[in-house]
Amino acid sequence: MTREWIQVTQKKTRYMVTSGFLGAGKTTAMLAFARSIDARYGRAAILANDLGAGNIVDADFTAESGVLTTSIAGNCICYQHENLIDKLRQLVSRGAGVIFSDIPGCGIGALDNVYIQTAQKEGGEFELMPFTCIVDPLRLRMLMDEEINLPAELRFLLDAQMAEADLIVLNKTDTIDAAGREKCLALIRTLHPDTPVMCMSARTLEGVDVVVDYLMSHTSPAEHREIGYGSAAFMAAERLLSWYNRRVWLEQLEDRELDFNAVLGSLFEGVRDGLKAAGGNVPHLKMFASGEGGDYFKASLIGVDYPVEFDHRLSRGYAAISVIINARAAAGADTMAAAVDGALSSVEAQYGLRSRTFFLENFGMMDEGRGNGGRASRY
Ligand SMILES: Nc1nc2c(ncn2[C@@H]2O[C@H](COP(=O)(O)OP(=O)(O)OP(=O)(O)O)[C@@H](O)[C@H]2O)c(=O)[nH]1
Ligand SMILES: [Mg+2]
Repeated sequence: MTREWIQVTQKKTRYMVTSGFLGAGKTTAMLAFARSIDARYGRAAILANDLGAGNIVDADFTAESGVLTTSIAGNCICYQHENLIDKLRQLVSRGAGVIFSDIPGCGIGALDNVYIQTAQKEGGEFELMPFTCIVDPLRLRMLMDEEINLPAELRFLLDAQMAEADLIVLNKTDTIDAAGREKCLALIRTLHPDTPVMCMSARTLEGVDVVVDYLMSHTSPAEHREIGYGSAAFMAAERLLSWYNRRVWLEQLEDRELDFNAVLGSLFEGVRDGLKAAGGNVPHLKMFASGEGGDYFKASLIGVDYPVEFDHRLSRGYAAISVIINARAAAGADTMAAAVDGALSSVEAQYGLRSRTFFLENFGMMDEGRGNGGRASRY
């Protein structure tokens, strides 16, 4: 299929929700999908969504990518239909023909709250692509009864995310061998025998074009599925998660240029140590820092037992830098905050830094009164 084909036959904007577990690779996958579409079909865009009010790593990271992007902060797109549609239309007016968005938090509920509502209320303005769940092989081990140091309650979310999807994409295939891939596929097919499954690596891009061709040639039936949204099991999982977003300015006291890749690496290790000592875990801890002229740092930790993944390193030293720290933790909000505070103090002492915090929010997923329904991010 070519760009011409799209121009001739595509009348509606195609829109897709990308779901999946914390750290499964939703943002990386959306970037890979968008680039594949930009290269082979037409203009794609990403709408990054998060529960926090601001200072979201994924929003800054996607904005840095060169792909057309915008964001909705403050709450899940499930609870702000009009705002979502406004944002989609804004992207269309900027040239987008295909739009991807993710859902934050527990990662379920968008089939009813986004797809079915959009189909019912928007008069067919958008063509809904297959509702796609991104799955990390590492997390699937939870459903193989292997111990991966996350609370058992979170298994419900992983399975419900797959149950809600029209398409399941086993991501990170670069991290497993052929036998591991077959084991994962066999499990997914046993649990969800009627759902198509595809494989790819959003990092190496293996399989991405094939998934994109599927997404561009199929649509979602947008029909309700019973997945236990709002059930006791859902609440039990949600209760265990907390969110932490902070923007901090790190300044070397003698104005000496530092390798902030090393500084932020130490910060990750300090948080890991603090959480381990407190018996908590963090399904996704991410940090982003912008340097000059497009230079940036981005890294992720998808659990205290794994190495830090440095997705992008700064190319030079700086005497000061502004860092965004986001954590989606399987720990109490206070425990998570204490781990970051402790790690920051250690890093300040180790590198001769002073830190100033310009933004901080920290809440349990079940905490009342934390959001404004996304109103502030409407335009
Ligand atoms: N090896 C490998 N790593 C990947 C792949 N896709 C994503 N990652 C890495 O996994 C980590 C998490 O990826 P994200 O795309 O941020 O995951 P996410 O699902 O958007 O995370 P949240 O939005 O926090 O839930 C990052 O370090 C990515 O670089 C992949 O295909 N292979
Ligand atoms: Mg993301």
